[in-house]
Amino acid sequence: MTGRGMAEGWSAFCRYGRGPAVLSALFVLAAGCGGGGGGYPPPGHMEVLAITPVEPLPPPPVIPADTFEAWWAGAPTPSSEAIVLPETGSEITRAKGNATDGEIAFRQVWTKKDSPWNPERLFGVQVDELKPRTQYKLTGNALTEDDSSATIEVYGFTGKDERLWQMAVEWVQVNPGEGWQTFEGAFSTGDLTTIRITTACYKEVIPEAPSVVVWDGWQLEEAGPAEWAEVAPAPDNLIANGSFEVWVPGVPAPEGPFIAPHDGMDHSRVTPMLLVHPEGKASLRQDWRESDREDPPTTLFGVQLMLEKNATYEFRMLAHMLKTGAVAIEAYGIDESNKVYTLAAPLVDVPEQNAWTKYSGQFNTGEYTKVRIVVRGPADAAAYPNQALFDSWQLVKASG
Ligand SMILES: [Ca+2]
Ligand SMILES: [Ca+2]
Repeated sequence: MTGRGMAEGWSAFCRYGRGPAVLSALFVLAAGCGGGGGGYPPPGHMEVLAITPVEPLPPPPVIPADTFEAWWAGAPTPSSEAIVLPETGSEITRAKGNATDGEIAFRQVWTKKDSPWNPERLFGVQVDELKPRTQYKLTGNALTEDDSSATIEVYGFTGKDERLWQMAVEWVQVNPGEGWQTFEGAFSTGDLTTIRITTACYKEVIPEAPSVVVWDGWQLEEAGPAEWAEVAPAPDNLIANGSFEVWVPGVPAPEGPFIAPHDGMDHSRVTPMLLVHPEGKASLRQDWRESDREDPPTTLFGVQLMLEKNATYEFRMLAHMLKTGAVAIEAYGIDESNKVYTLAAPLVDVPEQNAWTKYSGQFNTGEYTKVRIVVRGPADAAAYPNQALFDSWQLVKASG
């Protein structure tokens, strides 16, 4: 935390340290004689004359480096350990004289667009020690030059590999506009307590016409208990939350019947993807580090459901492969002793490097009621690492 940050923290304590809303009441304890004469209550009685509500005080700001004032001329960043410099795409510089809070703002110049696949390489402000399962509000000021624009996102750490991994629940777009504009977004921490607020430019940029945004006055405030998305279930769909809208940050799989890839294998991971989503506000992103081609079906990412015996079901989904190498969806039946039997493999073949496409395939449950539908990565060993996006998983009974 910067010297200024500490000073602000201290004054914040002084300003906000009085606790929650209070009602100040003016009581009169009547004393002496007079038997209630002269408008006063009788002796020994107390009467409320006036109640003045006091507005609840806002919680103190928790973001470090919020106004970027502690940025000395010649230094590469504001004087804070919380700043993470961009590795590609953009550079940040100190901007003096045109700020909304104090004198110093920071100017970010993109000569190349950023990749949404590497949030670790974006400019960021890291914030530690947030409360889990709590809603936070992020506000700030942005000044766009020409038709520049930027995207603000919030990522979290799960702790594993020190990678930015789980995305929080909202992102904010700053569009070209006149003068300083304010931005605002909210997110829930889920099970995470360390987050990074990042800035990115995802639209095409040419070096001769860079995208420029000046930032100042960032503020992160606690805004109450966590709020989650509510999504109406698709009719007849047996996969709850099949659109991947509800996903507590820090939890390895979306809400519903989903099972994360087995940790012991560590061949792939799944995370929510908020920037690219054909249905609702989120899709599911799967990243393969290594091939899972030989892995047992029960260690792969997928859903597990209880279905009817000897019935035919149709699985439907939207998928988008981002690299070379095709993935397969497979269906398995699981018996009472947890032995796994192939119902359909592949159930669906997803070709490599496609756009968002609808796929479907049917399988019969035979003698099984416990069914697992899983995703298996590309067969070609040279296709790793790899990435795919999924949305709108549906399972409906076709016949039987
Ligand atoms: Ca400032
Ligand atoms: Ca969705």
